[in-house]
Amino acid sequence: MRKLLIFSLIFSALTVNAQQAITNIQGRKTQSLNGKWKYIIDQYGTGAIGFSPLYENKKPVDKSDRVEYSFDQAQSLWVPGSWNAQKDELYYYEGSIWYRRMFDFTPQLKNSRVFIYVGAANYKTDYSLNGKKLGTHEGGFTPFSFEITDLVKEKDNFLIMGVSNRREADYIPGLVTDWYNYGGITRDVMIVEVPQNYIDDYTISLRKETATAKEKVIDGKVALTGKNIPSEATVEIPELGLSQVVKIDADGNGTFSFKSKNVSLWSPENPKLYVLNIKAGEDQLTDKVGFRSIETRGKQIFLNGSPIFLRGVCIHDENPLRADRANSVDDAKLILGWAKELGCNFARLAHYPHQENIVRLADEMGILLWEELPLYWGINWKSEAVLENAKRQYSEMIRRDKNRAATIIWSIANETTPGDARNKFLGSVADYVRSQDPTRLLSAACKKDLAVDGHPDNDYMVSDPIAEKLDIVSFNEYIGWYGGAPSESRKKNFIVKYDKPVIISEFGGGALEGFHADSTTRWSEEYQEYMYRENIDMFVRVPGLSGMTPWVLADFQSPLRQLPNVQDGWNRKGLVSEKGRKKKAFYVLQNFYKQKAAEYQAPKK
Ligand code: GCB
Repeated sequence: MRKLLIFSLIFSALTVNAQQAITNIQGRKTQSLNGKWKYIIDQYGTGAIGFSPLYENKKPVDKSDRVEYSFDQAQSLWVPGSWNAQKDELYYYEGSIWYRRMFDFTPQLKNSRVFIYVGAANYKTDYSLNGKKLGTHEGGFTPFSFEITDLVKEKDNFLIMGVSNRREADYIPGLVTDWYNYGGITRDVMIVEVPQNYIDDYTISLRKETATAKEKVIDGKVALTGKNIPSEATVEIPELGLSQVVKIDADGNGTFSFKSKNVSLWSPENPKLYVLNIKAGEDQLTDKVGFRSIETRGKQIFLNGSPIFLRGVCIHDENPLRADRANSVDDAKLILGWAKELGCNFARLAHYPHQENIVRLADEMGILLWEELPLYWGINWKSEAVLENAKRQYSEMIRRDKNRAATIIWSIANETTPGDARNKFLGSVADYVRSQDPTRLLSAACKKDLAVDGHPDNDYMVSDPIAEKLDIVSFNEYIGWYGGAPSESRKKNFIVKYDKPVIISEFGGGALEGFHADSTTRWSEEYQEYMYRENIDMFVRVPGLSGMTPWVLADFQSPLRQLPNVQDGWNRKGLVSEKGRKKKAFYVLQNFYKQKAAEYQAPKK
């Protein structure tokens, strides 16, 4: 027994982290594995080792055989979906659950390579096929893949995934967050087939210097992988009449550039997407991409060469009506529909990578996006392993979303306190993200300080040293909710140390939808409404104000929020309730955004 345990421990230490997800999953031939999966609770987290290695899917060979579990007789959970939302007894569960999915497989392509694609599983996943352990993935919000070509059979395959949503100090996020720790396989799972040599990755974007020129330049890269990589790939944008044969080097990489006088630039007013085809050997992929530029000059943000004000709102990746993680196009439509009604041209996808459906829908609807990783509150800044984990999760998010015109900002952190270890860690993340994607802007939701050195008492200073490395200075500010009355806002001024544009990345306060009182009564819609008015009046005085994303679009579940009859497990700072009803403050923001939209002309095409 001890020997077995030691062997298992060595074995599990040898398993590698999952590989990067197959790119553009929506453009691939896939077979869905969504649906009912059998599950076994593994509260002590021993399913990969010890006397019940659940990934083996054992069954007694005869009547005297001892096997102390059975997937066959177990209950089912629906994938995608958190376990918390599906079973009352799992609502508060934090630990491991082992999922099993049986499937038959008929290849659709000749001589293909076969992968499993997982949209996301929170937080750590051990995966195996037909009893063979294949690896582990860490990170609850980014996709991953693993190859099963040599293991998959025509009949009776068993895919087993042990998912743990245990919280640990060395994870990203750390131990405490103000959102619900939904566990399980929260996004789609699919089988993907690709040819032996296939398109592993590609990047395409408008060269920003040409945004205002008659003739635009579109630059791109293609990366192929396999044992016999073709020496050429073809890239086409049929609607623009563009086609190019790209030379591929021995490592599988090639670059291309197109010139065109006919490009209609992507913007919130004109979310124009073009079909993109890439072919290489037996592989071919189709995507829909938009072309736009984004840059800053002094204290302003420019989209396609014109100044823009980002009329935004913060969003959690949750459908409040179902009280679960969002995981479908319908969920994305509900959420972005509210944002559009509010008058938004921008949304902050807080505080972790959201489902890909919402990013793609934003591309179609013309909503600009800020995306971020859960480098939030208590992160272990001193650990090299945590830094590596952050970079890996970042690379997974960038790989998935880098061809979306909607995404304009990568944010590297939320409300973290400056200090040597933190500054070094985030500095390294900022350099890394920029090296992976030099075309987008960097920001972080920082905190303000009281201004000292001769400034009046009512002045605040935004001087977080990490902002040196960022393009946009953003900060969260809750005057009127966490400090002072809403009317305090009138006295406050902000001094921003940097000559950069500013986004107010959060402000807001709670209201119980349907509770009406005067504007000094906490939790009333009137309090929240008044606070929005006062806060907006204060923030328009911030030098360089280029956008805002109030906290938050809709009420969301959080274990930190337990005030009976008011919160009942929900953070009530939503402008829309968990029933989908709008609160009074919704209309204050909507009016402000109407004014802002009128002030700023539509960016030039
Ligand atoms: C914050 C956090 C956000 C919280 C919010 C609140 O500063 O960034 O995650 O939910 O405040 O409601 O207090």
